[in-house]
Amino acid sequence: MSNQLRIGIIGTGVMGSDHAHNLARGVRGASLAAIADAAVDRADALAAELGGNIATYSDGKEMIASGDVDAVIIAAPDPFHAELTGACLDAGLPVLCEKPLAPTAAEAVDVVAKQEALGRDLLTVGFMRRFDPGYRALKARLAAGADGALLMTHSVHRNVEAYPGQDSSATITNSAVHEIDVLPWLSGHDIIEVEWAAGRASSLIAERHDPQLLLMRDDAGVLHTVELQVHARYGYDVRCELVCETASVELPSVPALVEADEVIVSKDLARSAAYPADWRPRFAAAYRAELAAWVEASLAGRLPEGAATARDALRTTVVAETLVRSMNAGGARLGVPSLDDVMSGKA
Ligand code: ISE
Repeated sequence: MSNQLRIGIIGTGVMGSDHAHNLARGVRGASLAAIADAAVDRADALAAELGGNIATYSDGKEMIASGDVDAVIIAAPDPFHAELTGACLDAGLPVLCEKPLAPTAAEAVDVVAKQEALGRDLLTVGFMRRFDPGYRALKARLAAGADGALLMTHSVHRNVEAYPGQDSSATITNSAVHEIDVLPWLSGHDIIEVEWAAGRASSLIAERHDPQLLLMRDDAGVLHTVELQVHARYGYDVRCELVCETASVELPSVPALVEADEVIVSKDLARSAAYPADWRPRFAAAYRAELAAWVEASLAGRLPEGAATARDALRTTVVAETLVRSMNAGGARLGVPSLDDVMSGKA
């Protein structure tokens, strides 16, 4: 591989175009060489908007096989992730697959098996919160140990508006997967037991139960609560509190900090706070850092340090799937199968 990585992006939705714009703004060692989307007019429009020499394809697999690209970002809809990732592995190309690796464990297992049979690591999964300065500061603080043991965590994850046409399980497999990934990454402990709960549902969204409450216990006994509200209307709001023996440690709770030119005004007995409309401004620094780390690592023939690997992503999908089973069983408390059992087909 040369010292310039020619990147192809599959999917021109919210994340595909966000990655494309980030590449077009400049990432050291990388150029955007191709864009694929089944709606090729959208790929053409994005390529024209960004300018330069960008090939377009209506078929992601054709782009993977074209020889035009050295590495691929997959930002197609979730059900296509596993198949397209498998095609990149078959072609020997480094791949950054947007989360989740797959909505179901069965699909994810096949990709992990393929990755492990290859003998070299090519797959990174885009759980970008691992690159967020706030979550990194939480992890560093926890590792320093000055606050005593971690006892509980409380997370909140709210979106302004639900994606249309998805059901309650997508709240878990598409949204909660971020917490399911990042909480074990923070604590260093696997989630071994889960329970789903819900109370009164919003009348503003018919197709899924909103909000939902997820309870997860890890192998150190730490209990994690995660509240998901995907149709919260007021703003994109992500919170995380670590309850330790001698301190509570939180992400900055006011996301106005995400835009450098925003301020919070306390005046006339009131306090203003601006919320982002979605995750792109909130996690802009994380997406840029993730992309830069992935490009640098791919050029060096390795995986980016600290990013989610194939096994990490499989574990997340297995926990998410167990939560969906709990939901379908009316909130049963369920053990999470081990990865070995999942990989060997025993679970
Ligand atoms: C979306 O797909 C994302 O990945 C966002 O980061 C997350 O906050 C949102 O809930 C998902 O729907």
